[in-house]
Amino acid sequence: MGDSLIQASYLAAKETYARWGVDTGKAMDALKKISLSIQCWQGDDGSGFENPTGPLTGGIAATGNHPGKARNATELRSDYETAFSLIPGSHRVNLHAIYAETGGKKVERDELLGEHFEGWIDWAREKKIGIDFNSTFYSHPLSADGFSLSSRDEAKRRFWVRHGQASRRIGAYIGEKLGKRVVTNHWIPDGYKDMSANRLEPRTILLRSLDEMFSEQLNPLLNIDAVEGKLFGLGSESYVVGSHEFYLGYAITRKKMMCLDMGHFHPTEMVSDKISSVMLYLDELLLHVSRGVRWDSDHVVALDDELIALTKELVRGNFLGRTNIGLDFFDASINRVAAWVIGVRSTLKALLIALLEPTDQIQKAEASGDLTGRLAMIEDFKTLPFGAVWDYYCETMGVPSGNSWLVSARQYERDFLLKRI
Ligand code: RNT
Ligand code: ZN
Repeated sequence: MGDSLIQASYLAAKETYARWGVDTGKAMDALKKISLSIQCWQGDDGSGFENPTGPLTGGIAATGNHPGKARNATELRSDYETAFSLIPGSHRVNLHAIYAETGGKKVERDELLGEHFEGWIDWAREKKIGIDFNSTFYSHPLSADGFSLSSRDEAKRRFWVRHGQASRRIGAYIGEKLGKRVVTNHWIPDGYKDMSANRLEPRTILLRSLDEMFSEQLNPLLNIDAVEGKLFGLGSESYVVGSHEFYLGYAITRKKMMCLDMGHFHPTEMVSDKISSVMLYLDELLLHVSRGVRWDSDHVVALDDELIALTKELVRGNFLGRTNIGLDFFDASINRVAAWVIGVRSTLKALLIALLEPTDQIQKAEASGDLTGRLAMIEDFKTLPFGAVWDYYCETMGVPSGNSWLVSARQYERDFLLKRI
């Protein structure tokens, strides 16, 4: 608690919020309990360890060639540790199946086992953090034609069903080893670049494949599954098999978790508005907090209007306890560790802003028909001094406040990242 300016600013902010009936201490306590799932693929541009120099396929792309990308699990974990040291709170690691450590042996994706993630599990146990998991249906010869679970080729389809089954078991294995539930998310790249002549058949196949994939009952306290839809991808501009409607129907009828990615809708369509509908029908939600710029570009998350609208929705609707918040961005054009730190800190700031909102009063105004008061309060609350609370929070959590984390990120870059050639 070294910085007296931070102290003084915090005390003034605390008083300001108290006048609105908001307890800053309570807000910080609530923030402390939120554990974000931090995506491993920001650290290495989504390459994974299976074929690290191969192209990223499946309609997603990391652009940029900033030096220092992690080349193996040891480097990726070291980068994670640096990022974690600059982020307040205790967060989770989000892995993809292609981040298995197979000791140089080729293991096909349908043969992956929990033991191939032992390195991650040991590390997570030591750091006391949780892990989440993802099946990987892209960057593979058997989905090079743009189809995996919805393939009309039965051998390929079966391969991918087995991969999904293997991924779920890995999730449960990790969950058991760590004593912390794993959320295993499934996203497939399937679709067509150009006009499709049969939009129904691939969806019918996907439905069957998913049912096969999920037929094995796993302990929901160890592994729970989510499905992620999408509007379009690079090379699947005209038709995506796993669309939002497809998966919403699937999640509701099969009781799966729905994953909403902020980059997966029309640019004017907001995920923040979808949450309250989805929550009426599903127990839990998975979010992929991302930032699309003109397309599903997966830019580093920034503290923008939509991010704040999203976190406010979670707080206003009392959905935090039923929401799993994952991040999904990968920028290869800047320091990758700094990208993590910026994106995660922005997400936490947005959560803090939401937790500090005098929501009761706005909701009361709305319920009583005082729409003038509602708008006035929404606008006035935007300039409440949340930054002073954020800095104080960072200090009490033992991580740099303000912009001072950047010094450490740059030092790490000089000492380690730039030496990776
Ligand atoms: C792709 C999806 C998916 C991936 C990750 C790597 O559009 O958003 O979540 O980004 O699985
Ligand atoms: Zn996503």
